[in-house]
Amino acid sequence: MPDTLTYKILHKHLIEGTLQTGSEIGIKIDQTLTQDATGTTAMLLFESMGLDRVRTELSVSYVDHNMAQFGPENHNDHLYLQSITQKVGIYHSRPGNGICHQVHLERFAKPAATLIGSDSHTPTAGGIGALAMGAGGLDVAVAMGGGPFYITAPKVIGINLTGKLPAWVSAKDVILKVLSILSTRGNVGCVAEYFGPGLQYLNVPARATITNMGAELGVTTSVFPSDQQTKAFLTAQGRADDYQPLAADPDASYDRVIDIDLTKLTPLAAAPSSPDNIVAISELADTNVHQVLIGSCTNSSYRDLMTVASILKGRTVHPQVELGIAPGSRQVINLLAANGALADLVSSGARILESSCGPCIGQGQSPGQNKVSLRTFNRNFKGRTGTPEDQVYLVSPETAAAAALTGKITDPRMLTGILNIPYPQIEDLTTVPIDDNMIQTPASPEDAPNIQVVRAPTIVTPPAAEQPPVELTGTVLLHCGDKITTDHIMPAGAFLKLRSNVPEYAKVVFNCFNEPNQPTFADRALAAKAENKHGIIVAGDSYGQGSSREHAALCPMYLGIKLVIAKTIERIHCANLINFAIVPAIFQNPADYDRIEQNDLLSVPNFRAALESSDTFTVTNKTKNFDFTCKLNLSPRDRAILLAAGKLNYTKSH
Ligand code: MIC
Ligand code: SF4
Repeated sequence: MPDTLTYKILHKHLIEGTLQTGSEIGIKIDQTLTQDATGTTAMLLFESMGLDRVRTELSVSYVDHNMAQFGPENHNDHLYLQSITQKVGIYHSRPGNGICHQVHLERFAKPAATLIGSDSHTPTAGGIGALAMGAGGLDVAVAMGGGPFYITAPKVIGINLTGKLPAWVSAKDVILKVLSILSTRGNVGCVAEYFGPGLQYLNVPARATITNMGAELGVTTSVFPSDQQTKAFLTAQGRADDYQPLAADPDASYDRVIDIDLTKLTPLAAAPSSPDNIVAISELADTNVHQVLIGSCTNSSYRDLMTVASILKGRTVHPQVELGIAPGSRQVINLLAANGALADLVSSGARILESSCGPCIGQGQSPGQNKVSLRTFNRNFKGRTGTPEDQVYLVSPETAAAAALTGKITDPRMLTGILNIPYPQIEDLTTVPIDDNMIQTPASPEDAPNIQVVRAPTIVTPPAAEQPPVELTGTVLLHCGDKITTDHIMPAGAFLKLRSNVPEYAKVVFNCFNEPNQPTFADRALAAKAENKHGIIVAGDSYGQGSSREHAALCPMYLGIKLVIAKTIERIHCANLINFAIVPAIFQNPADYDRIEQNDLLSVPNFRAALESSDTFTVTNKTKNFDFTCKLNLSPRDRAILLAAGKLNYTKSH
């Protein structure tokens, strides 16, 4: 049977199950990546599994998120990661070396390989033809130990690209177009696979921008074929040996095909405050802009920053605008420094930020209240910047640079007319100077026992999960709406440094819903727990969108949450809930959602029995005196994990 590219890679990595759309499969993972904000927990969990060495072909740890170092926590985490990785056989990219996805693309990602990462933008490596997926830290820890990774054999959405992008329109506009078609909801269990004659004009960094922000679709991953563009990129990185051609069979059939004529695309933006709130730049023209930020794992490649530097060269940033630029990797900064583009950026008034996630995860550069911020990033969830009243538009580097000069949202195609700026055609480099001196090689198995792991007191072993109760009696601690992201559940920004201390971090669960001078969500949860009541969360559609942070399950677990009932739950978050023994349930009749309120007392007499063998269970709302039904979309393995009190216990016993 003719295969899609996705299924070709899956076939080669299948360990358990049958490759039939919708059924659970276990696949072999070749590579893993972790970053510091999720990686510290992932490493602690790996240690709890009692293994002394990773069993993947390659595992890499990156430090790129927690870089601000207010207080000792971040540095303590860095030192722990540097030492534990050396001991257990993991390469370690030190702070300053760049953003995990950009560096992984440059130095490690390979066509046809499987990769999982404890970060939702791991699909960036799909730009090079890897099947790369985001996962919770515990799933990554299990894969590092050689265990399979479980997914639903996906539906494949084919995205047929024809034509060639016009001047001033770039990869970001392609993925924004895809988001306008598919939105951020309803794509769970799908892979977006790109094909068509338009591919030949998209280089690997452009493809990686598209697969990176594919995470916002909620798909399992996005993937491009491996072709002459891939070969050229790998050759420039001194990795020609990693190249292999890879494409879908010519007559492969897709579950759905979307046609996009690149020639017809125009500059787009994701308006506040969702990545799928897509508007044409021309419709936003003349909106005042106060901040422009360029970088993140979406748009910080050599090509992107060279484009920006060429636009800004010899000009000055508009007096009303603050411009910040965070190059994606040390390789990119070095290239810009060597060819003079860095000086052009500095001379224009750009503030050069270090090569890290920085403002993308609310580590600085919070905008003023209601001030428009244009960012080349991938997420504009409300408040993610650190300013609750933020107004973030996600745009291409071309559009960002245009606004930096004019102080208004400006269609970059106008730049030639109004400022006499020709479209910068950036040629791909055929070779780049390679310098991996900031990537620490792990100690040999012989030397590993001598490595001392540095463990500061701010690093606290994550609490253990408990078995689901036989009978559940619990309080609805929160009744929240649609599209609740993991940023709502577990804020990052100023609280990011608490990642390696669950009891402390748990204090800010659902912080955005806390009212001044009222008990917080955590206070209410702990009070219910003290009265022997279980905690329940009720939510609308797409609960747990966004990041892979397992703290969005781990911290609620610590607060006594046993059950989430939602209209739908996103893939990575759903797996994280199961991993920490919180039961993810779905309303059989979505209208029941409206009949429940915060503080209602719910009861499920045969809770544990349902987990053992039933696809549904009945909940009694004791406060409002009615019954409703919930569905359990669980595989046999999911059930076993829940009943074993979470994945760590399950894995230890297997
Ligand atoms: C994000 O973009 O939200 C993050 C920060 O990279 C997260 C990971 C985390 O919360 O540490 C992600 O996307 O998975
Ligand atoms: Fe870092 Fe932002 Fe990319 Fe997440 S989305 S990995 S915070 S740059």
